Amino acid sequence: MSHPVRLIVVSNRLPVSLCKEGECWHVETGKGGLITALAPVLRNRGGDWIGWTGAGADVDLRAQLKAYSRQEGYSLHGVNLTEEEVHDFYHGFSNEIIWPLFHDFPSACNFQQAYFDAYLAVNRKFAQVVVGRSEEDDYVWVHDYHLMHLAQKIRKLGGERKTGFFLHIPFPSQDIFLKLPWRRQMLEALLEYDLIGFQTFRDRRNFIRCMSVLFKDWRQYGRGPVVHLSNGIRTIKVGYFPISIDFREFSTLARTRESAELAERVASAFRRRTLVLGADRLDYTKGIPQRLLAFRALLKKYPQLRTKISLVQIVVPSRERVPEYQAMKHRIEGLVSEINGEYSEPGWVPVYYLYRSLSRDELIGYYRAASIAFVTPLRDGMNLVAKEFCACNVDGNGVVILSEFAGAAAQFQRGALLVNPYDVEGVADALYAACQMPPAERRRRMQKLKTTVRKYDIYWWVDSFLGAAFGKKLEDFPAQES
Ligand code: GDG
Repeated sequence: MSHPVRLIVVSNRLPVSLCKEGECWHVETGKGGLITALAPVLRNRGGDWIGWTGAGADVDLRAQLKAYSRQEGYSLHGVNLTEEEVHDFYHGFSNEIIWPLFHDFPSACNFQQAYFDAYLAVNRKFAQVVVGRSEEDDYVWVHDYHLMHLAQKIRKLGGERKTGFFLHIPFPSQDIFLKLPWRRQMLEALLEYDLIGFQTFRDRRNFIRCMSVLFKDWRQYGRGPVVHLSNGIRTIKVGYFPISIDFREFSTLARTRESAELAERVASAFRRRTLVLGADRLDYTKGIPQRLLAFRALLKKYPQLRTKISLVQIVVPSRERVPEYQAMKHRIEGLVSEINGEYSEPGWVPVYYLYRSLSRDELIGYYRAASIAFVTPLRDGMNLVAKEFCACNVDGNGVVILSEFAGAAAQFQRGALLVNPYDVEGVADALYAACQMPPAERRRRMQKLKTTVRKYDIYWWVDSFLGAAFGKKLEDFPAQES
């Protein structure tokens, strides 16, 4: 599908990570859901990406970004943030207010006016860069919760641009959203976008309900994945577009000889026991402690599984300086050692805990070697790990245990075993059911999951969002709640 206009992607962080050797900074391809999702797309179609480099305001990375842009096939433009902005806008408003609130943790929020003021100021700063680097015909595609005010700021600067916004995290129900002290301003700002995209039908429904509580004159028109909202003066589109992965790339990589060897090494190291895999960024939304409790409950309730099953839990370090995240790490490590202390036997350790980021090849080796994906976030916008596991399940008989509070659950209803991650005994039972599942049923379920992920892949996601942005009517896609 070809789109005649230039695409300007804007996200809080550029899709790179920085490392310093002596006095020299190096730019490398970054990690994380958004980057995993968009990098292959921009690489294929070309375009511009604007975002914060993650470095201090005094670090000039223009030369490195230019070289990296040449290598990657699209241009990267850095936005500089001061230390105070990073503190109040990023750690403060984005990560201490929006992140917990939108993931249903209102009591974890630290509502502070200074944080909101910084959020507005930084959104304005981004808007200046966007207006400076783009033209009226360009389409500006803004990503995620750090930049919900960007379209409004672009307009205030006099920039007429077509804008779309995609929220990668959930949108909370009205009971939670209405706790936000700046709730009206937030919705007003979102209404400045021409298209707002959510991960799921449920997120969009939550948004529209909040709108109807706070703004009585706005109404919904139409049905299907993309509907219109209008107050008679202004009309915008609101849709749901479940994000995905590059299925073919993961599936091809999983089939290489290297991956087969890696998976074989992992499987034989675990003496071909049933391998259950969890892989998450360190975050309280991912439900890692609850998952460990469920694994402990499994070993307690079904002793026949002891020595036959191991959990490999990969935790990718994230937001390590934040005290709550350090506490989460200690809680996880405490639970891992408790379980291992309680149940280990000669030649068998129940939980293998890796606190580091693996290379993608290594991760794929683990995906391929594992029989069960254990994906139990307390709340998650989508969850790409569940989809990557399916793409890498070469044997076709893997089982996915998935939280009903992950966005992916809407698409995985018929293939995965859906669980309530707070129900420790229920999750343990699901794990037991996965272990006992007849091979034919495992294959049937995995086949369904693969078909979904293959069909609704990252390219479908981009085409759907841009198709909606440019007025193409979308087919209704299945497996969403109604
Ligand atoms: C946000 C939303 C939404 C994991 N371990 C390693 C590693 N990973 C990669 C996975 C996957 C990515 O990290 C994690 O993606 P998720 O979707 O699970 O989660 P978030 O980072 O929280 O992403 C989420 C997503 O945005 C997209 O919209 O689905 O709900 O929270 O791609 O492969 N990568 C490497 N080593 C690891 O050890 N290299």
